[in-house]
Amino acid sequence: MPEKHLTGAVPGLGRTARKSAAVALSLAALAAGATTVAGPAAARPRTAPAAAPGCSAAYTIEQKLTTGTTWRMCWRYDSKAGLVLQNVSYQPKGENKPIKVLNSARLGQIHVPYDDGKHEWYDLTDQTFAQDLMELSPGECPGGTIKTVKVPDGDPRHPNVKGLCTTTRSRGHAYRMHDSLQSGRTYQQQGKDLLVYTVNQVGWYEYISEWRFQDDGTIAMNVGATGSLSWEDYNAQDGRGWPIGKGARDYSTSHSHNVFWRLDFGLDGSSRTKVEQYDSTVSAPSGSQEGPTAKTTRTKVTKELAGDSKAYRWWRVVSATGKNKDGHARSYELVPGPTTRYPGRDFTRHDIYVTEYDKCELFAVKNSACDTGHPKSVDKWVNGQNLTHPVIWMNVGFHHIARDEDQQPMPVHWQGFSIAPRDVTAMNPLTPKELAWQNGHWE
Ligand SMILES: [Cu+2]
Repeated sequence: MPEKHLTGAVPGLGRTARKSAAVALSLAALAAGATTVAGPAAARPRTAPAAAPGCSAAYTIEQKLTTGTTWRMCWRYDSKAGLVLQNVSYQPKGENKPIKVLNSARLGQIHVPYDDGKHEWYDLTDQTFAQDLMELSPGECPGGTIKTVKVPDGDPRHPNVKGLCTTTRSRGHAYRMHDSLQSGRTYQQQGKDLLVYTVNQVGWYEYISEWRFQDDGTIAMNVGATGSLSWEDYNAQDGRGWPIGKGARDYSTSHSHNVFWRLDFGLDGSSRTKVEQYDSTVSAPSGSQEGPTAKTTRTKVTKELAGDSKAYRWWRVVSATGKNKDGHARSYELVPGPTTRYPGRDFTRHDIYVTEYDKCELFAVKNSACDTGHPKSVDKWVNGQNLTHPVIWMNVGFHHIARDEDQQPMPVHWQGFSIAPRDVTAMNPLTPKELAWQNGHWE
């Protein structure tokens, strides 16, 4: 995103100056051949949760929701990706131990090309997304805890930022059922979520990176763009913008936000997950058939994939080892969100990429951790390798044509997707005990 000028700065120098400083500060990290990580600066508080596997208590997020579901994970803060969640596990009330879901979950890039072809930003890797972690006030983490993050390569005067919120929220009905057959009772439950988020500033924009862990096992990841429109780009005179001030003078240049997420599944503790694609074909009635029919087919994704969402298509990641109490293989379904696929670059041409794990492949594009000969972007990593440890890359695009309401401040615009449990538990993980026998053909 375009750089926000510091007060009194010379227009046009802001971005350059700040970017150069960031590059200098990053050199040590790059020389070490790895992105640096850091965690909380504060000493372990007395009330710290027990440590999750793989991290100390200070790096642990553990939340038992009032509906009985516990989420556990480790967190760290990467010098480019910002918040990284690791070793994420889910334990609904009926399970006696945590069920591991993800080895790691992180942003994989935010690519922002402008419609006039004059700007193309890579906000995670080329801007100071991670360094510009915003301090949160208690009011924007209602009922929650704001953790202190030691920001790698950050402003040495303010290395510690109170910038990681963990809190809980109600999401409305988890279910509702009126049992007219037997008890006459109405069963209903209000769903509860754990939310984990940071706000990172990039130029005029602020991105809210939100991870939502629901009590029903769903994980939703979304990026919300807010802050301000870039006023340096109120200059579209070529029909590639929208007038946002009085009359028709200030045209804000249209642009896209293409956000990538990288998910490394570790279902039931194993990285050797299987990926499946399902497609259904619906046919009009023929012959003696009374109604239209639908046929669903499964395709095993055994080699790396560049895939596209479409109606009647979905994917799931299946556990290699774990089964639920009904004997069904545990899996997580990938649930795409609304997207505008950007055809301008090879790496944005597909909605999903499934690549064989390679520890240097951390950003969908502008990935500096690999050797120089390594292919440069996620689309090129899809080259026919067999999948033994699949990594999921989701690409969600938004074409931002500004509107008058975008100032001021700009209302949050969300983009993202979710992953939902499919056969992780044998029944609804929130089933009340009175209904626990109603599994299968129970009548
Ligand atoms: Cu925008």
